[in-house]
Amino acid sequence: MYGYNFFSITITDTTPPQLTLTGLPIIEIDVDTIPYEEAGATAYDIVAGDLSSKIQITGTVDTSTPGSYTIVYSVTDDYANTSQVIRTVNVVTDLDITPPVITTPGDIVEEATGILTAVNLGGASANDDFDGELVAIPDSIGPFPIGQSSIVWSAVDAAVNVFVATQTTSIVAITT
Ligand SMILES: [Ca+2]
Repeated sequence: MYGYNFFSITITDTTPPQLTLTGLPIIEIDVDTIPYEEAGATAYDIVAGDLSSKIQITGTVDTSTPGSYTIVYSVTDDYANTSQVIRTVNVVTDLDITPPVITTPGDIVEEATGILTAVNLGGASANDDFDGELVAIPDSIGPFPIGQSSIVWSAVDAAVNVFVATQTTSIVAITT
């Protein structure tokens, strides 16, 4: 007698999918400036695998109206286990999105005093629309070799908007 035995295995999945936001859970958008772009989320289930395409996203953001908006992400596996996460989008009117403005000292031309020449770069001023006067920092203070060197000044405001400006020094060999 030949025959086959069939075994039936029943899987009962009681673990909800792991739902992970792509991007930050709280976003600030300056009113009427930046469109809200849905960064989405990913979902992984230990039985069903990747369920990212099954994620339901509800909620809208009106970027022309200040306020706090909630986007809800939810996903359900084949065994009715549901996961949900939310993203908060704050549309604000007082977001600092403008980097400071740096005024660098003028470009410098000096005669060489040796292989390297010390140069007084002067000071750069940085002014920010939100934070007022800020410090501008040069990436190099010399001394400089003969030829042209670029000094990059940078300043950053409290909202981490960075501005850089370049000053040039030219060290010229003394002609005798
Ligand atoms: Ca600023």
